[in-house]
Amino acid sequence: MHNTEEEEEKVILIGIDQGDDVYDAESSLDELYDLAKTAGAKCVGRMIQKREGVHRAHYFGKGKLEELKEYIKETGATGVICDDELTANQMRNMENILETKIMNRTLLILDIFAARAHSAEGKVQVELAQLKYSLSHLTGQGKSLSRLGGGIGTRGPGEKKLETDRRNISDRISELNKELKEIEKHRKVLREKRVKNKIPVIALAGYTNAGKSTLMNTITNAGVLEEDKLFATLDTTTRKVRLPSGAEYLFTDTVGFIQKLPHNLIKAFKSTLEEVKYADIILHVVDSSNFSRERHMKVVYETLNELGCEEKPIITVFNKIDKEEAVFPLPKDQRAIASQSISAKKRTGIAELLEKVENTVKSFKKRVEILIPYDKGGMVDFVHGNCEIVSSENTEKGFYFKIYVDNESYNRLQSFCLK
Ligand SMILES: Nc1nc2c(ncn2[C@@H]2O[C@H](COP(=O)(O)OP(=O)(O)OP(=O)(O)O)[C@@H](O)[C@H]2O)c(=O)[nH]1
Ligand SMILES: [Mg+2]
Repeated sequence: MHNTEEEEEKVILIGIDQGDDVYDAESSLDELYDLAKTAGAKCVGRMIQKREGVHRAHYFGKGKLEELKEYIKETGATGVICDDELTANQMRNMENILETKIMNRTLLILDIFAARAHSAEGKVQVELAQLKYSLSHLTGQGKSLSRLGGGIGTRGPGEKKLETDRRNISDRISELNKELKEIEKHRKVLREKRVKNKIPVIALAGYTNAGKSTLMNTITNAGVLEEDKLFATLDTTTRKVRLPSGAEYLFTDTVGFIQKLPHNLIKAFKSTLEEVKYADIILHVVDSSNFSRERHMKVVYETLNELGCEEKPIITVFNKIDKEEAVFPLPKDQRAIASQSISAKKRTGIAELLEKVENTVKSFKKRVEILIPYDKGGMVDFVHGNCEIVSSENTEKGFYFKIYVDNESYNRLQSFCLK
């Protein structure tokens, strides 16, 4: 999409309702609608089939597919967007039967990502994900995507072309992987510097459109892109903030999560998404006014687990409580160590939230008293560089400190601790 030749893509959204309660086909299609709109397409219709599972050959059953074909004619749709991942085979079969372009959720997300990636890292990640995607669908690319055309008579040279395509793509993939390694190295250096500086890192994570960037702006006045669009933020942004207590923190705004984010895509965006893994605290931002908020929370936790954040302290931030649609009571969140309801837009609950952040950071530390003998004076520098000092005094026996220490520093200072 984002096509200049075509004026506007008119699409029909399709999905399958398997009748289980965990997943709601209608609201998933609502989300697909937002994705399509964000990608610049106009939705002219939607169709859901109730069936036990996806039809192996062509997603919808035969009868429903015929109905869809009629619907396409009626509405003048130029394409169909499917809510699920399609195999190469399903895609080709559907294209042949419906004689129109078939897209799906993953392609849409990739398309939006492509339009929104600004940093070198973001761009490399998007291209990688796109190439991997087309590699896995190469055999099945029908009319719309393949430059070969299909069917009888094209098989010989077509197969050969396919092979060259595949090789070219693989070459480019390894090139991009190399680039990404370099970028990751750089990111790692930055991260290590942060660890050395001991500034606590707070990551804002959550479902797309939950209000992460708005909260980031409210906290930092950083001017991060905030839009009523899915995936407005694709590149992570980090800002240093001095909180009212005087302590400095780094706040990181991250890319939003979404349901049915294909595993491949999570892998491709791992270095961006992984920022949360190196945070000291995750602020899980939830759009309280969204009807599907609990499902969104579940998706976020699943994605966080996939990224290896099972042990991270999480503060759940119930955002947008100013909106009429926000329903109370808010859901219980057993996984979080604390929660706070706020309106990032109206700036309510922010002071309370920041206090919870600071208390959490403090709780990572022990309060101890130490005495460093004068002949171990070198350790005093260590204390100044690594600990939060409450008070200090030069006594007869040495340097006396009351301090807050994290575990690592505690290990080094343990022998100087007073009972
Ligand atoms: N009424 C209301 N709207 C809000 C609030 N917080 C955010 N919004 C709106 O919600 C929309 C999404 O906000 P963003 O901050 O871009 O959301 P995000 O989580 O960063 O989204 P992505 O970067 O797309 O994942 C914007 O239109 C915001 O103005 C709030 O507290 N109240
Ligand atoms: Mg954002």
